[in-house]
Amino acid sequence: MKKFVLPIASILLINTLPAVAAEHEVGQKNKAFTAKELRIKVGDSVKFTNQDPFFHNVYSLSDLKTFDLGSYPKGEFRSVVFDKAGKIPVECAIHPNMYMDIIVEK
Ligand SMILES: [Cu+2]
Repeated sequence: MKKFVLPIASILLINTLPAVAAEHEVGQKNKAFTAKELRIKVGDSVKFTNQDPFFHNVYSLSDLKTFDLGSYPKGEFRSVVFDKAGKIPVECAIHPNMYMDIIVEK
């Protein structure tokens, strides 16, 4: 019995430490991002999940964070880490009306 005491204490200690980076989730549904604007902190990641029965793409031409996650079908996701503060427009190359802003705060 006694050997269980230490692992439980360790878990409690880890849970009291501040979060280093969070993972946020944005869906792609009905040819739109499920958030028009998302506020995150520097170092956080955003996971883009395709919920439509056709391909979507995710990219940004922002100087702060240029990326292209490619095109992927329903049920798949791609993640990207945002490491600089600022406003980053995110689009889908397949559907020109799909657009959102990621606001990265320090
Ligand atoms: Cu799309």
